[in-house]
Amino acid sequence: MQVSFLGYSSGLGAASTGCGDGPLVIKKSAYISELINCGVTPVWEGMFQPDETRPESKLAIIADLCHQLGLAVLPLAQQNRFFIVLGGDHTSAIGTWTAVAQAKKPAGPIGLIWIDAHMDSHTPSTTQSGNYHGMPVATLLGYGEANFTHMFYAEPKIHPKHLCLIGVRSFEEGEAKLLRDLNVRIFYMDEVKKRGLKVILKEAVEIASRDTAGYGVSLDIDSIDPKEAPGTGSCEADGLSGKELSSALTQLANDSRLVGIEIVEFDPHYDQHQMTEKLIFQLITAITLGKTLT
Ligand SMILES: [Mn+2]
Repeated sequence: MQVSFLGYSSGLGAASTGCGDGPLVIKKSAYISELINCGVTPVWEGMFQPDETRPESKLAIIADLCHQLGLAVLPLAQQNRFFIVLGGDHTSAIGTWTAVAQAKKPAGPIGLIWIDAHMDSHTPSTTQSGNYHGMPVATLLGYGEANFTHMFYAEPKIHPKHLCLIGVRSFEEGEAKLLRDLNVRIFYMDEVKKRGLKVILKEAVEIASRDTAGYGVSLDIDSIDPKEAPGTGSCEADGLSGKELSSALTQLANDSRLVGIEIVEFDPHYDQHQMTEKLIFQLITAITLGKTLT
């Protein structure tokens, strides 16, 4: 099976910019040949890198890069060709899901499952760090910088009732208030531990697929426990088990409503013994083939 891969090779939206090298490392990884042996052949549709020599603001450069990514995702989503976006910092989500929303607009709204240690729901008025990778969820809901929220078209790209977050364990009040006011379902880490990821992901799919024309998954590597996935810039202890996550994701493998997936914030500079790199390939195999590998 051929699968479209897109690299978002930028860490401009993060405090720690090394994740910009994430997709470059994945593209030349030794695990690519194992993936091909398992039956998945990556077809690279683009590797998007920012031009940091440009005189524009960081905001303008990121918005332009997201737009480029979006233009590449758009035809794939229109033709129902499953894709995998590899980051890069989580601002990629602005380009990816804006394009999917645009592609599916004639058929209906889209749903999104956001797996992350954080809420990524800040706006410029609530953020303390000013980092744009803390804002993509708010952006997709229609809040924040117009450079982001007006991409492709001015309206919000996701309705709060079609969105849910899984694995959250670190957040600030401003972003939590936004999601609370909008009634977004959040499966905090406590609930995941209590009920198990398999059951939670099933409920998440119900939320994201009910009355939608398809849904996506945006997976931040920092959702996983740093003991298993140290290769990311914003580690938070007590995360998801990589094995449980791979196993849970197998239930999405043959779901035709799943438009694509994004795996972001992999920073090879923090990785240890290629643990995180290998885990990313396990996650890809789980979601494309429905198989967990050891
Ligand atoms: Mn994130």
